[in-house]
Amino acid sequence: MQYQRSSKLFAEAEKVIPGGVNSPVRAFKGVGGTPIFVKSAKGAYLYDEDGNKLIDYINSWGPMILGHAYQPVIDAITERAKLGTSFGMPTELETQIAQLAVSMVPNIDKIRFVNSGTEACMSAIRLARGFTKRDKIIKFAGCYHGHSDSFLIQAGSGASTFGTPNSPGVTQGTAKDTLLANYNDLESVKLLFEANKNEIAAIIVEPVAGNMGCIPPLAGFLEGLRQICNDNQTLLIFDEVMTGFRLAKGGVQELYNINADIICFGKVIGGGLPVGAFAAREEIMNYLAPLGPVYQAGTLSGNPLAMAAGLSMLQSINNDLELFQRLDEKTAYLETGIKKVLTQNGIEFTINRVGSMISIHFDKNPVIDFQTAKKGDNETFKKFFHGLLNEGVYIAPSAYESWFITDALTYDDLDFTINVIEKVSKTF
Ligand code: HOZ
Repeated sequence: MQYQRSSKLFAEAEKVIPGGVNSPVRAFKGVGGTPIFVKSAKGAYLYDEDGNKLIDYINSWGPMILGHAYQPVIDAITERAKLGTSFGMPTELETQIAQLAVSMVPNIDKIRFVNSGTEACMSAIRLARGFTKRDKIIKFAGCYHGHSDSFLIQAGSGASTFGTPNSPGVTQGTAKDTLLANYNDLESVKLLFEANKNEIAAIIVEPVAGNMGCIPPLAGFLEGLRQICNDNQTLLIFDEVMTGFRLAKGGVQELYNINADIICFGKVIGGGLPVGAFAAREEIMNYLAPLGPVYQAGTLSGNPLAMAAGLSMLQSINNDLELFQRLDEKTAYLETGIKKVLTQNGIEFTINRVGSMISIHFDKNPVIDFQTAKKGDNETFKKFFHGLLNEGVYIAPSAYESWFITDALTYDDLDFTINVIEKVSKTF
């Protein structure tokens, strides 16, 4: 495939945008080469500026669970835009999407809408700190909760791709209140509680990790966190920015039957527009301004276009009783096919999958945390990425990202992808 126009557009972008991109992982630094510039997308496919068609396994990093340019969402945005695009005043739409979200997700009474997953997680820990009157939080190495200061400590996603899991610019004062534990390791959490008695406001966790590749929680891990939080009057925050409305209607709380205290959302909840949200039971949410003392605000929060897109997306998901089963079956089919061809070609690998989140790690040992995720062979990943791209299959340009499967994929698309992987893996 030719990518001349994309390369030219990237060179122009680099002159006026740092690194040519508005979010670092897109720059292809983790895999080399220059990023693909998208012209349009429909269903499971991207169409780039050079006229190439690509099967998309990123789907805007998660939101396009029903496919690109999904007609009900496009119609909702179009109709709503005719009525005005931003008021900074309440609209009925905000209540409608809040009612629907609260009815779909277990264990929440109220939800507040913001503009991104970063904002949701940032606001959630402020709320947790205000509610508990404690300062410290625990996060897990390799988990990524957006780019606000408290979280850029051993962070996954782009921070790991670029080898800067601890970002300059985060002050020591902020960093000292973020305690670091190991994913799937309850002992590391217990030690932090022993050393910081009555000081920990919250544990924040990706209940299925997606920013060091996909890493499922080991049996008992989430239950153990719940118990530790109960024992210490600490709040458990599930960052469901990736998993919310993707792994089940009610997200990981429903999938594993565990209640968190605060849930953060992004991606699917916005139907492809910039939306984040955080939710909890009433007692906690009433701590937010204007009812309570914890301040949080935003001119574009609850924006009518974003709410219309999100509402339409959640309605479609809520009304489709077989969606999550179909997604699981399609992703399992892909997993089985990939395992078969990589094994035949003598490649050492591990595949992790939960529902429609999946990732391939080029290491034969189990990948259960940040340490084991870092052992993957990045040179093989680079060959894999470019081999697939050359054949019209687009995966995340970093070994630290999950793939997000869309319902728009057909079994022909999956067979095509498996055949491409067979061909490409012969050349390693
Ligand atoms: N932080 C996102 C992946 N975990 C990347 C977002 C983007 O580059 O658009």
